[in-house]
Amino acid sequence: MSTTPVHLITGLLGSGKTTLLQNLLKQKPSEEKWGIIINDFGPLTIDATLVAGADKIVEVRGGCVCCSAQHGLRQALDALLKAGITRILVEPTGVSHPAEITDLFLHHPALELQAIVAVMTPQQLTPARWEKSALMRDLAMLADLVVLNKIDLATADVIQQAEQLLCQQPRPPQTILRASHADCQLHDLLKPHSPPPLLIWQHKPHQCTSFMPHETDLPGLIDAQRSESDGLITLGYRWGPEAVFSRPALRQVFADTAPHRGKGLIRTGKRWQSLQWADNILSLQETAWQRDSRLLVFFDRADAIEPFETRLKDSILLKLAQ
Ligand SMILES: Nc1nc2c(ncn2[C@@H]2O[C@H](COP(=O)(O)OP(=O)(O)OP(=O)(O)O)[C@@H](O)[C@H]2O)c(=O)[nH]1
Ligand SMILES: [Mg+2]
Repeated sequence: MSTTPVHLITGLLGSGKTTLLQNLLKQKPSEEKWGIIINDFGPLTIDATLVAGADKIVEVRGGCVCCSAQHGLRQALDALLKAGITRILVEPTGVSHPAEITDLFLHHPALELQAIVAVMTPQQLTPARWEKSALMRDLAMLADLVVLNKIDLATADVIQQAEQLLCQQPRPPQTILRASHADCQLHDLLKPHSPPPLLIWQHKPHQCTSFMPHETDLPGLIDAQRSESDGLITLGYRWGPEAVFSRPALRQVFADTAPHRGKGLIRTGKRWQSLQWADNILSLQETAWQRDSRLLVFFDRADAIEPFETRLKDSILLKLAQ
């Protein structure tokens, strides 16, 4: 029986997983049919709208593919295999634990797991965060290939320190690739995964709580939902098209309150923008028309939510829908 190669692109929140997918899709050989599985954490579709060029994209929502959305992942894999896809790329959420997903791929008779990729940044790979984050250590231990991304934002010392941390662990990655804007070559990923002889996971796989309604008085909201997992609080907001955001005010909101991570698709004036907040940088890029504005924000402290929402309120105008 022939098998379909599957690539697992792991990494912490905001490290550049979707950027890597976008770059790989530009290199897709014309004779191949690629299927992408994106597991955006939260009730909103964001990453899947940013990925172009795949033959099929399946979005798995309702939690992490490593726990509550495992069934959704199995269904997505089956749908892609039925559709005659010849290569599958999977982006789990930045809070997913990799071991559970790896087991699913290794035991699936129709799949051949390729080199597991962990996209990490030198800014994330500091000794303090390494010590604190069991998820970071597990991602590094399972990865065959670490894409050390965002080196454009790091000094030579910070990059070297990150590489040392990766090499000192019990199972160093076979390859570490320095990258800027995840500018990797497809052939770097075309190797089978080599399972470690024995892995002792330091991390108890989490169970992300399901999203619950979130009380807030932000204007124009369709809904707001909240979930908590591994010390991170995630808020997903959705507004109708009458909500219009001021770009300068939004920049101020994020600069002043600096949440852990944020991403969204929002209406500003007549245009729609893709919003990204990572590494204390806010970027807004024009994007296609959307049905509604969406924002997914991760906080590491509950008391950071109220100041964020208070400022966010001032960035929203309500206009007649156009
Ligand atoms: N300066 C710089 N920015 C980058 C680089 N790679 C990605 N980014 C930006 O970082 C932000 C997050 O990138 P994504 O690719 O969405 O990260 P992700 O890992 O998919 O994020 P989640 O899915 O939310 O975990 C975006 O604004 C990217 O444009 C890089 O090498 N350098
Ligand atoms: Mg992503």
